[in-house]
Amino acid sequence: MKRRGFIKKSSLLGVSVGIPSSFALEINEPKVKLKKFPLVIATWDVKNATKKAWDLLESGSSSLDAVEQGCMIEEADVNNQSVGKGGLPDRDGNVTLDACIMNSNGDCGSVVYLKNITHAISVARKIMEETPHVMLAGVGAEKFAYSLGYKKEKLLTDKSRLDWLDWKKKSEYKPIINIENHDTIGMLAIDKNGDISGGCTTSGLAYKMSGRVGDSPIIGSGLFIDNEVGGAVATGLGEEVVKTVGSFLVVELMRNGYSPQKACEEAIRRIVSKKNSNYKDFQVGYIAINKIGESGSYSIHDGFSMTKYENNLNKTFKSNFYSD
Ligand code: SD4
Repeated sequence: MKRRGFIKKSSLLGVSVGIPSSFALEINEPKVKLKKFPLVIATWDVKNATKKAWDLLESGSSSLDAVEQGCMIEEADVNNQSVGKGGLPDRDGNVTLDACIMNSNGDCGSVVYLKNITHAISVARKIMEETPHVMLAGVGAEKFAYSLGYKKEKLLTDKSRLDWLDWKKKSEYKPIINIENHDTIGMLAIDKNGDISGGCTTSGLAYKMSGRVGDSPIIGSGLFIDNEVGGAVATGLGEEVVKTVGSFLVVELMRNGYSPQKACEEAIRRIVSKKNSNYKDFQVGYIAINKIGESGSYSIHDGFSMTKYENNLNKTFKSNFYSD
């Protein structure tokens, strides 16, 4: 029996399957609560990206096309120094990109430590669609991109190179609390059919160790979609997200009846309540949507925001947070 049918049957029969009946009812009685689709949300103040996604969704495109092309806006923006072209390099001066994408069928593609190609999100999509694999890394991923016709590009801009040279003078590596408005982009969209997809793309932590990979290309950590339940995406210090498999956790909490907001809050609580957590020194933020179009966001510290485009309105909201 298909999962949806099973949930529906179980709720009708009042059978306990570990899913609170209130939630089962919500997803089975959409007329009561269904919001108007489409809908797109993204981490940080990225209105150009959500506008691109919204325009596609409005014209009937899939949520997958919307998140890919929405993320591409930030990848191409050289002023965004944490995504794609213009991203800050690792401590050796190399810009290396991580990205992943996930569709409503639960398929996913991911690219890790990609050099010389701006649109990591598109390479991730091609890995999902055109290879038998989920993840490609480094030289192999780059070779695959060239085989698709991508051209080698210089990702290190003068500004990012000068910032890196400046950093090298002190050369002190420590994670900084990330409160700027422009950052790793994670995007979640619901299309007119009610299908959910998500994408996430980043140049990772500035001045990271060479070879370091964060949460953003790790399915379940940086991003997770379950089309029956919802989706979540993370930003901030990836190591802390990976340790709690954060995005999967948020989606599973929603499966168990949490609202997107409460699920994000609980996932942050898991990080800060760890024994010896030094959460005062780093930032993590989550955004989430559920199947009926509710959304939420939460971070450890002040400064995080979420952009939402729905009902023809493109707005950035300040996120609630755990601690100063
Ligand atoms: C990483 N999570 O590589 C990414 C970076 C990020 O806000 O999201 N910064 O750890």
